[in-house]
Amino acid sequence: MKKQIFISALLLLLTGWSSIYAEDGSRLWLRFDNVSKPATITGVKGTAMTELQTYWQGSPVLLKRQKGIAKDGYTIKSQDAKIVITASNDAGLLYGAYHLLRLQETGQSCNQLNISEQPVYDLRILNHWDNPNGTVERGFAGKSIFLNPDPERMKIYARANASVGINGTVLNNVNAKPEALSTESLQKAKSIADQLRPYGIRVYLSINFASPIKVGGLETADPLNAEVVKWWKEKVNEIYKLIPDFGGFLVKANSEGEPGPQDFGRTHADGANMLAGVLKPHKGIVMWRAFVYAPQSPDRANQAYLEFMPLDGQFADNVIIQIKNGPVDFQPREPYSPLFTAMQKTPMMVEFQITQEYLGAANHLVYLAPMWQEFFSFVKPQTLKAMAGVANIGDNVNWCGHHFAQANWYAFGRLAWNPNLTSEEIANEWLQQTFSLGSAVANPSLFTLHSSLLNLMLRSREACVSYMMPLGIHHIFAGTHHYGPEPWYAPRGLRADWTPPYYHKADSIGLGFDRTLTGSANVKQYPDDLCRLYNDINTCPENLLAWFHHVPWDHKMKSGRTFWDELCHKYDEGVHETRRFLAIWDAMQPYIDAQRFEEVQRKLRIQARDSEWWRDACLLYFQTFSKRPIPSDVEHPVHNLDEMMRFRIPISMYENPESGYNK
Ligand code: GCV
Repeated sequence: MKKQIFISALLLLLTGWSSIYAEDGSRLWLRFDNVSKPATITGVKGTAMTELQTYWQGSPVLLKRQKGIAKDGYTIKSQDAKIVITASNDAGLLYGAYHLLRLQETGQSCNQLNISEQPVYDLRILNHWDNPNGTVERGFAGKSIFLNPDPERMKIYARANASVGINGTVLNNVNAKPEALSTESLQKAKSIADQLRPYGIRVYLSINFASPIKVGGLETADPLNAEVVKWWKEKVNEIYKLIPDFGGFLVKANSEGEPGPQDFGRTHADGANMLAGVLKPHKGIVMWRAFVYAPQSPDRANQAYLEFMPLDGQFADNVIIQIKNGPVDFQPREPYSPLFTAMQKTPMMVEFQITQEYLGAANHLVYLAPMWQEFFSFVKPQTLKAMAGVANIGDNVNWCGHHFAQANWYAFGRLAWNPNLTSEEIANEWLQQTFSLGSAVANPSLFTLHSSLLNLMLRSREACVSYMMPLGIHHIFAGTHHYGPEPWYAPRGLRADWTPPYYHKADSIGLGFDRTLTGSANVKQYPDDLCRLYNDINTCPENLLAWFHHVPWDHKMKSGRTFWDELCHKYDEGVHETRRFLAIWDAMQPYIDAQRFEEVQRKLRIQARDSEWWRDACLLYFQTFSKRPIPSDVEHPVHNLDEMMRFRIPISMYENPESGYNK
């Protein structure tokens, strides 16, 4: 009997049923309960002190300012009976306070502390693709949180960001509407900035390069025109009057139809430097995106390099070139963008996509830290100035549409602080805090379950690559929504680089894009050793094979299988992984609160069904070119190609996560 009571008590503790909060994910990983008797917190007053007074359950803390510690860095030291957090600025103290709370929530000892931390990047920035009408481009978690900013939600947003070290946020879509700079919008930005400032977060805006025409009524937006420069100066002055610590501008120019300096015969450098000049007296910066590609380009992957390399060294010192991690567009797997190793004289920052535009939206559980770490295995963190992440945040109760998508927001922040953290460390921290498993890991049976959940997260990205586009295949998504497979999508008249056949090039010989020296020569944009490695079909890593080669169907793979057979196995393996994920989650049922358990379970079922959809659609379609049988030891498609080609997924299935595939 006693044992039963103990187990029930443990379960209550673990599942948070005793908590006064609904388990709807709205508290993110910040699940600390208010303390009934605040610990003694002395020293520097501010947000750090308030957070500790509200949530810290341990011994007295002294918050101390001290010069000489790196900006935003901190030390945490046990001294006699108290803990001393030291930093050179308020943000550092706040990050130190959150570090302490993280130790508390993950059940770690807070005795004998001797911690010293400093961020690798000064700028750790979220990019919201939010529109003035409240829609979010590629957002799968409802409307913009900035449409009618609710102060309570803003506070959770600010705390969540600060708890992982995020210190900047771009409030609006890079496809920027000119009205982003209207006086009304700026007033709104000011109000948001005021709410975020106590948490060390600065706001930035995306701008439309044609604003002088569209907002200012000028005849041109030529960056070398004196009237245009004057207009920007006045606009920037207006912004800084409202937001004295405004961060600066993010610019998408001459890309996908957005206006830019090339419309006036000027270069990216001319455009970026003009804006940098007007921001400079205010200490503002320009983040200028390198996401450019032209319809006539024979290889889109070559384009950014071709446009930006000739400008290397020509940018002002408060310009940072913001480059997507891969050369095409946030695919489940891409090689790194060669600009990162080629540009030597220009500050660069990486743009990751936290929102899962190409990774199953808010329906698929895909933990992205391993993908971002893969990038850092090629690009040395110290060669970059900053890190940006396209946010996956909306006004859904659980913020991100999928409870596990919160882990990607969390991981982005942690990696922007320290790109050398492992995916496992980060997932472990997040799981323990989010599902209150802090003390559970000490319990052997729960420890096993926790480990399998952790393992699920770590395998999830590779699983997604397998069931969507293994072996280097890429961009075979449905035309507009990018949710499901449509490798055949090629409406007459649509620009070729917006259709999957441009990328997969399937024919009777094989599959994949020839980017070798005799193909588009994209390999040449990489350093010599990588160029050689990628250029040779026998040395090219198999997970990028069809990225760099048009691979013959009978090409011998390391496994001894032909490329076609390997492709079939990979797709099938992806499907089996999603089923295993479901089984792992099902075993967690006794230990997870009912609401979150059921919501995640429903999504995992969608993911398992979608993975079959991907496998069947892709294998049946590619089979029309390979003319080879699907191997007997691979589960055969449960659908047929006609069915797959006719299938249209209702928008509600991926855009509004509240209405799942099963409903
Ligand atoms: C914001 C891709 C996306 C677009 C996005 C663009 C970009 O093309 O599909 O929605 O636009 O990238 O990053 O600018």
